[in-house]
Amino acid sequence: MEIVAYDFDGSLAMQQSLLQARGIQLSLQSMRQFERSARLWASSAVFKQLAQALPRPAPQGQFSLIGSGDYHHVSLALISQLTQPLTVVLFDNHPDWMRPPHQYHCGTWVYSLARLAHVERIVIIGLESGDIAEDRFEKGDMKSYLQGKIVLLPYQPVQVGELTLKSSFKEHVFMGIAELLGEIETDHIYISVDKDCLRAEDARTNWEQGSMPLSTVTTAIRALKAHKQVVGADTVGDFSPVRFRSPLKWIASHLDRRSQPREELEVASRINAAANALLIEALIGPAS
Ligand SMILES: [Mn+2]
Repeated sequence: MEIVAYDFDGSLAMQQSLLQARGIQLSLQSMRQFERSARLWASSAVFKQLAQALPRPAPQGQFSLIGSGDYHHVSLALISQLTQPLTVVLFDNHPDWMRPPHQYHCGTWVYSLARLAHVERIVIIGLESGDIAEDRFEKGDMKSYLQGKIVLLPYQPVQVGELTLKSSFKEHVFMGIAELLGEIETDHIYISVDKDCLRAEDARTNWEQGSMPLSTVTTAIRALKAHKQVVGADTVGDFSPVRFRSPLKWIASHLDRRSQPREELEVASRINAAANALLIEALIGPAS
C-alpha cells in the first residue's frame, strides 16, 4: 500500500521530519490551492476541481493522509475513485451523516457516501460527540440507517428513545472486532480514521475528541487486514489553525465546534505524527 500525504492545511508538513525520524518518508502533494475553499465544505465546482487534482489511486491500494478533519469530505472523493463493491469502516467521533444542503461537507459527506452505488455499507465506530443522542439522531441519514446501509457501533452506549446503541469495543476489543466483522459482507473494505475519535493523549484535533485508545483502532485495523482486503484507507484529524476567507465559514466554524482547542502546534504535531506512524504500521507493517 502506497502512502500519499495531501497538503491542504500545513498540518502534515509539520509532521514530515517527525515521521522521517521513524523511518517514514512522507512525500507531500500540495493541495494548498484548496486550503480555504474546501475547508469545512466545498462548492460542487471546487469539489470537482479537487477530485480532478487527486492522482489516480495506486493499484496496490493507497493510504491517504488528508490533514485536518475539516477536510474529511476528501474521503468521499477518494472512495468515489474506486469501483469495486466495498464496505467503508469509519472510525470517527461524529457520524458525518447530516442531511445536506451542502453535499461536500465534513459533516454530511457520509450521507453522500451512502448514495454511491459501489458502497455496500458504512460501519461507524466511535461516536461519542453526542451527535446521535436523543433528538439529534433523527437529523441524520435515517433512510440509510433504516436500510442497514449505515451501521453505528458507538464506543460508549448511546440512548435514543427506547433504543440503546452500543458496541463491545470498550469492554472487550476482540468482541467489538467480531461485531464489526459480522457487519461486513464484502471482501473489499476501505478504512477511514478521523483521529477525533481518540483520547487526547493519542491525538490532538480541531474538534472535540472521544475517549478511544489508539491501540483499539490499530488492533481493529490488523484484524480487518487479516480477514478482508483493504483496498484503500485514509486519516484526518491532524491539527492546523483555522483560516477562511468566507465570513459564513467563520460563523459556521464557531457554532459547530463545541470546544475550541488551542493547542500549541508543536505539541499537536508531535502527538499526531506518533499516531499517524502507528496507523501506517498497522496498515502497512513496520517501517524498514
Ligand atoms: Mn469526520
